[in-house]
Amino acid sequence: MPPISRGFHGRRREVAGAEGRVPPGQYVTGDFLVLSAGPTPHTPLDQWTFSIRQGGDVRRAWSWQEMRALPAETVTADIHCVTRWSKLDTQWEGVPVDTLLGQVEHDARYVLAFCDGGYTTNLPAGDVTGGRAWVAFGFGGKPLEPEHGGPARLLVPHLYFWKSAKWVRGLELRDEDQPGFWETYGYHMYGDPWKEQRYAGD
Ligand SMILES: Nc1nc2c(c(=O)[nH]1)N[C@H]1C(S)=C(S)[C@@H](COP(=O)(O)O)O[C@H]1N2
Ligand SMILES: [Mo]
Repeated sequence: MPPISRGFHGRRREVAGAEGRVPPGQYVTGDFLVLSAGPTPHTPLDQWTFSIRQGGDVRRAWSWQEMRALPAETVTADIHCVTRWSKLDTQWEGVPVDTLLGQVEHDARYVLAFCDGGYTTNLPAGDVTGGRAWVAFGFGGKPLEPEHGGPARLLVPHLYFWKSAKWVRGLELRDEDQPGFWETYGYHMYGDPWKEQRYAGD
């Protein structure tokens, strides 16, 4: 099998150790690009909450202080944007979503992440549990920059990065899979980068 870097040129860098880690149709970049559908919101931390909602009720909510008092993990992950850049070995700090959903008794099959600014994205509940998703507030050993979703964003590295909702403020528990912001515009409901699930029908 030829090295995956063959044929890449320009800023599509060859990266040692990238073999087998870059999904089809992606190139590796060292940059951390900013992709936002709107302006960067700036919610003061004393007004920030993270809530689990269901059917119009708030099932559980954490203040910023309460969130930061929960045990956090350091996560190293490769991230894959649907616009075809991948960034390897990104380092995050965050609270596992398992810890949060573990405090709410439910049998919902889906979640819809909601954010300051109105962005939403949908995920199966099983994809934000099992140690595969975090509410991340640190990046590269520093507080997460506002442009990248600070104070806190969802981190779901095994799906295309649009599922990693910036400025996340909570999860809505749902029985049905309701499309979020980009999904309404034709992006894939699930978004597995290894299956190139970029658009509906992929
Ligand atoms: N709230 C919110 N979250 C978002 C987005 C957005 O526009 N608003 N863009 C998504 C997309 S398409 C991508 S690729 C990543 C980009 O994250 P970054 O700007 O930190 O690179 O955030 C995702 N999360
Ligand atoms: Mo994206």
